[in-house]
Amino acid sequence: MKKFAIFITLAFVVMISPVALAQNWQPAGDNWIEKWWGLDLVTETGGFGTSAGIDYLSEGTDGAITNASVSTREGAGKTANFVVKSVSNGALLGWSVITLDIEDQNNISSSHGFADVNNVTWHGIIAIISPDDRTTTMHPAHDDHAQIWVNGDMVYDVPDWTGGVQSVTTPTEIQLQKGENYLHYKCGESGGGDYVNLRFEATDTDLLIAPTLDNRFLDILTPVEPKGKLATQWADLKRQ
Ligand SMILES: [Ca+2]
Ligand SMILES: [Ca+2]
Repeated sequence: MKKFAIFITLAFVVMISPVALAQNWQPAGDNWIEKWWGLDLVTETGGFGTSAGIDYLSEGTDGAITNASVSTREGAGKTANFVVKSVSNGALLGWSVITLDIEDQNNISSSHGFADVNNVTWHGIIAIISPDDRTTTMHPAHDDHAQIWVNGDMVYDVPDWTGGVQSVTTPTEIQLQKGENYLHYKCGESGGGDYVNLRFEATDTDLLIAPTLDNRFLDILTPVEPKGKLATQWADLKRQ
C-alpha cells in the first residue's frame, strides 16, 4: 500500500509539468512589465560608460553565470545558487523578485528601495512563455545604457537614454521559440534619471511572463532534467 502511494505521487509529478499548472502570469501584450527577477544594484560602477564593458555576473561568480547565460533556462536557474561578488567594491549581491514602478523616471532606484542613486547598474531577468515560434518586437525604454540578451544572444546595445520612462527610440525585432524564452536586461546609470522599462506588441497578449504577479519565478520554471531524475528515483525505490 505504501509503495502504491509513492507510485501515485511520482506519476502525478511526471504528468503535471510546472508550465501546465495554472499560474498568475504577468500579462504581456503592450503592458509594461512590472515584475523582474532582479539582482541587487551594482554600486560605485564609475558610470554607464565603464559598466557597459563589464560582465558583473561572470566576474562576480568566477564565470558560473554570465550576462548571456542568464538569458537561458540553465543560467537563469543557476542564479539561485550563486551570490555575485561586485568587482567594483566587493559587495555581495543576491537575486529576488523586484517590482518596477513603470511610471517612475527613477525606477532603477525605486525598484531597490532608493530615491535616486547614481553610478549603479541594474540587472533583471524574465521568462517569456510563447505558444509558438514567432518574430515580435520588443520596446525598451532606458536611462542610461541598456543591453539585452534573449535566449543566449545579445539583441540590443544602446548607450543613449530614450528620453522618458515610457519613451522608446529603438524598437527591436526578436525571435521567440515555442515554450520558454529568457530575457536578461542590463542597464547602467551614471546620474540623474534612471529607468528601465520593456513591453512587447499589442498582438502579444498570448505570451505569459514570469515572475508571476504573486512573485514566483525559479520554482515554476520547467525542471532541467525532470525525466532522468524521476527515472532514477523510481529505480532506487524499486531496489529498496
Ligand atoms: Ca541617467
Ligand atoms: Ca540617478
